[in-house]
Amino acid sequence: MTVFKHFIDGAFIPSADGATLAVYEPATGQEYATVADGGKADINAAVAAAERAFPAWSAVGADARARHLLAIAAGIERRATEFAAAESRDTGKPRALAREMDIARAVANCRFFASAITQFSSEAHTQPGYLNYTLREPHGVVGCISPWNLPLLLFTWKVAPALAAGNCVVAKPSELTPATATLFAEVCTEVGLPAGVLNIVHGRGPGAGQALVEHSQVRALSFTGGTTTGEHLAATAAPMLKKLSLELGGKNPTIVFADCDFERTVAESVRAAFLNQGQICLCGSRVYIERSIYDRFRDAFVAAAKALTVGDPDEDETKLGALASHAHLDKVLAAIAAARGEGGTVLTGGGRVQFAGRCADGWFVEPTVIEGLPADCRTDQEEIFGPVVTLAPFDTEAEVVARANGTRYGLVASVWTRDLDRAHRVAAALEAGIVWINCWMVRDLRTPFGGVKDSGVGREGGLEALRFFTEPRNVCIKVADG
Ligand code: TXE
Repeated sequence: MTVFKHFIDGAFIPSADGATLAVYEPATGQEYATVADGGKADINAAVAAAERAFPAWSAVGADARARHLLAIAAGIERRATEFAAAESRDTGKPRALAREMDIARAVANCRFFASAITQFSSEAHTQPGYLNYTLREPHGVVGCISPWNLPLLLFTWKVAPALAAGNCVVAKPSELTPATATLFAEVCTEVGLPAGVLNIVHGRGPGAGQALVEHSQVRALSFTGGTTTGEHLAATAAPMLKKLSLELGGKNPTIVFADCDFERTVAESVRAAFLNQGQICLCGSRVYIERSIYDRFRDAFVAAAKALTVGDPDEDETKLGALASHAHLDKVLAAIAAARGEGGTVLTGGGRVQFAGRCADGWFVEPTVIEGLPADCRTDQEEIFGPVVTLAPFDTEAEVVARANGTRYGLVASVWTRDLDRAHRVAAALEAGIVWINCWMVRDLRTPFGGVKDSGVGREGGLEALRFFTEPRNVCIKVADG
């Protein structure tokens, strides 16, 4: 059986106390590996290694760090098939999706920040008799905590800018999906990343995760995960005055006006609802449709959802794979039951999918479309994070904006209309960190990424990430008259 170990000071090692956890393949429901279950001693060792590596890594210069990241990107690309298979096995997502989205983006993240750091600059300000300039220096040791839905994509989205900026990293991937972070560590070894620059401690949130957050030498923490975990993390880190970036949950609206490009909007709003089994914080899980096209749009949406093939992630035709864990399967099924209890009508889906053969015990849920819920329903308030979407009609622009904004979350929104004035107006009125007009999940890595309200604190992406992972220090010089 495969064993995933910590990567500390350049070596693959078990937990100090020997603890391990089982790792399951969601498509089969079977244990296929074990992972080291880290704790305080492992975090302490990883932080100590990072501290030792920091002086040399921060001094080596942006060009050299960029070259390391480019070599890592090439190393992942060389082993892309292996990475995609590992990501698919660990998460339950279709292998083709893992290859096209997760692994391709992980490569792009490393390349992007390799390039971005060479373009990163700071400000200078002059006033009569004085010159101010700003130094942008790495923090030292930083922590990166990532979730299970897009394991390598989100791991590299944090680790690449942190390393590019000259920090040394202790990363804690999700205990559910340790595989690709471990392969990433192998690539780091292959390309000669100095020992201690990147350390990976596996294990549970309350164990390894909590120890990382509490460690006094970890000056900044970048976290992506659930809002409740984010709140807990902030409560621990705030009294220690750590710098925090939190990318949390979403309950994102898709707003469809009658003048939209009908076919494209149906196709893209279905994709937005169900990509990665609905387990992306950017998924559009509440679709509001202008009443004049409601019936036609609903029927087309349901037909497209029914046409999505749920199946073995290894098969090429599979569009939806399994959910990430048994606990998550139970959570999603309970949310569907709750929606029924609130008066919702399930138009398609609504249950677990059972297969014969290899995937007989897999954690599959049908793409589920629900309508007829009251405006103040819990189903439209709480993140389900599965293949479950609600449809509702609206009459006016003001009404739909109010409904779209009526949750604690504010991550993203998508708006479908050909009316340019309305597109700008609605985009400005929506409480969301990102608004997509006539598209969804188009990611230019230079743009600021993050949410408002309970969807998070801070921004990632582009120079925002490099700013987060550096400390600005101002130097003021008296320039004497000649
Ligand atoms: O994630 P957690 P969970 C949402 C989604 C999901 C819900 C719960 O709605 O159903 O969150 O998911 C680590 N100190 N999202 O509970 O716990 C944990 O080990 C330090 C949205 O599985 O947030 C993992 O590495 N770390 C989301 C990481 O936090 C801790 C992606 C994320 O896990 C910790 C995933 C602690 N005390 C879930 N407790 C998104 N925004 O994309 C846990 N962790």
